[in-house]
Formats: sequence, C-alpha cells, structure tokens
Amino acid sequence: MKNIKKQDPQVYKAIQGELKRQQEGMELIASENYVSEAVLEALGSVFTNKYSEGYPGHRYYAGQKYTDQVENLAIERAKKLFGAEHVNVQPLSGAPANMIAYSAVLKPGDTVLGMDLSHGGHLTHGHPVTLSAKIYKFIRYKTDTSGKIDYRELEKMARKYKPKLILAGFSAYTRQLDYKKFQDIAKKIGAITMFDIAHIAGLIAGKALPNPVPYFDIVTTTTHKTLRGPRGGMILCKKEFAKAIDKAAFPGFQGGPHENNIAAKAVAFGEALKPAFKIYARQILKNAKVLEQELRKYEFKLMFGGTDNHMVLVDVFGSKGVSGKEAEVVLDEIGITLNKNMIPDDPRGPMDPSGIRIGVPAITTRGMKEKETKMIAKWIKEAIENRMDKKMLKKIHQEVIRLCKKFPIYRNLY
Ligand code: DSN
Repeated sequence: MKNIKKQDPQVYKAIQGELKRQQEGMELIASENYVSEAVLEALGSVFTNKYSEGYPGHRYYAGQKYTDQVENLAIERAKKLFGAEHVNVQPLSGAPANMIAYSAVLKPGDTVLGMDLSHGGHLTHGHPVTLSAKIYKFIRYKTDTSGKIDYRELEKMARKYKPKLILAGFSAYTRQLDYKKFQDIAKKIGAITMFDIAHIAGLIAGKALPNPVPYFDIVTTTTHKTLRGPRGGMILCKKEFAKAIDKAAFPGFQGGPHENNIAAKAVAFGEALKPAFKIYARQILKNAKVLEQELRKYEFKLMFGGTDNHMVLVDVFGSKGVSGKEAEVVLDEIGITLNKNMIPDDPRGPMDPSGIRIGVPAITTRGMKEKETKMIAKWIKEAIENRMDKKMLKKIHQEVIRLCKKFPIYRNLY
C-alpha cells in the first residue's frame, strides 16, 4: 500500500479502516467471506488494464496471450469443480449472470416460475422492482408451512402457467432442494431448468452438499460467497446451451470481461480444488447446525424448520418482539454484522422486516468452530434481550473483539 499511502491518503485511510473493521468484527452476513491474499493479489494485478472482448482464442483485440491463459485456467478449474459441460466465467456478478442466462433462453414476455423473495428467493428472480420482471413474466412459488417447497403445488403451477423456464435458487432459504423433482416437473411440461446456486456454490464445490449441475440445464452463481473467490459471477450449462449463453454474455449483455477478476476466480477455484476446502465446507455445515440448535435453545423462532446449509433465518420479531432492523442495529453495536431480512409473507416492510439472516461462511474461514459458534449465539441472545443496557452491550463488544483477535485475518497484509 506504499503507493496509495503516499499519493492518496484519503483512500488509504478508508482501506485501512475497512481492514480493521473486517479484522475486529464478527462477519455473519451469509453472502460474505474473506478471500485469500493470493486472490487479492490477482485482483490487484495488471490484468485490470486489458480489454479482451470475446473468448479465449477468439478475441476482438490483440495482445491476448495471457488473458487467454488465465481465462482458460478459470474455465477448466470450474469445470472440474462442478463437473460442468460448459462454463462462462465472464459475468461481472450474480445479477448480470442471471440476466444473461434469461436472455439466452427466453424472449421478452416469456413466463418463468421462480421462488418468492420473502420465502427465500432473490430480487433477480423476478421481483417486480427489477428489470427482469419488466422483460419476462414471473410467477412465484412459495414454501409450505413446514418450510419445505411443496413440489405437488409447484407441479400444479407449472402445468397451469406453462413456464418456459423453471428457476430454483435463493438468498435466504435454508433447506436442501430436491433437484430431481425440479428436473421431473420441468420435463413433464417441456421447460428449461435453471438453478442460481450463488449462496451454496462453495458447499457444492467442497462436496458438503450434492451437486445440482447434472440436473439443471443452466446453473448461475456468484464467486464471492461460500465459494470464497473474488466478487464476480459465472454460468455453468449443458453443451446444448453453451453457444446461446456465450453469445448472451458477449456481445449480448456485457462488454470487455474483467480479466483481473477472472484471474482471481482462477486462483480461488484452484484453492477450492484442494482437500482443505472440503474440510472448510463441512465445517460450515457443522457451525450452522450448532447455531440453529443454540438459537432454538434460546427460544428464537427459526424459519423453514432449521437449516441444511450455511445460514439460518430467524423471526426475531415473532420470538423476541424486536424488529429485524432493531436487531441489526443492536448487533452492529457489539461488532456482530448481519442483515435484517424478510420472513415468508412478512407482515412488516422490507426496510424493517421481522427477521434477521445469519450465516457462518466468514467466521468459518477465520477458523472458528462449534465452540466459538456457541459463544456467538449467546452474544446474539444477550444483546437482543438486553438491548437497552449500554454497559452490557459494551462488555459484549469487548468480548467479540477479543475472540476476533484470537482468530486473526490478514495479519501481514498491508
Ligand atoms: N446480496 C446477496 C445476499 O446477501 O444474499 C445476494 O444478492
């Protein structure tokens, strides 16, 4: 950082502030993680200078020897990780990846069956405020009272609305999906299947969850959540969709790919192929299970009946009379960062919903295990139940910082 420090002290100060915040804070936002220093180095590399519209071997500009090398490495490693027939590593993030996938197989006005946002789905799966909903007609399915997807109802909806695409995937749903059921229902009505695995990609890559790639025509993901890579997106698909996906990404939707991100994706995929990543993925599931059990013990109401993945969704309003926003603010005061979240058919609004979402991928990267997860659950309970007691909040905050210091990150980074 010696150059930034000298040239631009304001930006330098912000970077140092963010570094300290990450080092001393307990990161429980389910979609966040800490990349390795090698990933950071690739992100900050000279690849950021290069334009490389097109694909390896077929670019529009000259000088592509090394961009081709690095993009091919990312593609080959992703194929190996997920057993995919075709991979496009150029999507800039998750939302563009989904738009690219839609535009590859749909025409404006076509119908898509996707999961309702408040039931764990995602904005880009057709929420009315998004561009996708203005172009395509989204019908939304929900979970049943047990928290599972009612596949009979899903089939009924599929038969009734005859969607061209059936979409699986979520950002706050905590249970395992039945991949085969999606495939069977789609087959019956001749629909294409797509799964946005952004949240669980690392759990799949680390073989802690079953791989959906063989069951779905198209799989989209981000690379920066459980997969622990740089901020970015990726599309995996069956060979028959390869051309359409590639054309939809470039020139259809994006311009020059961000090769520094692609280099960092290659590094992260290389890490995910190592045996240690399997241990990491399994530990995420163990930590999430402990979090579920502890929060239940403290009489928090868990949505969807618990968790099979890396996060829990808690109805804090229903269980403790505190809104999601209030809980988010009070936990932030003790150095625990997480996000307020809608619960299924939430009677409250999205800016102050009933729930909070808690995820363990980042704390697991720090090396925290069941014991530390129990401590975190206890602090969450104590802070929420004693939210007016500033002295107590301060005391817990000190304990949070102490624990974070015992599990350091980026010790010798800058
Ligand atoms: N923002 C991401 C999340 O938190 O789930 C997904 O868009």
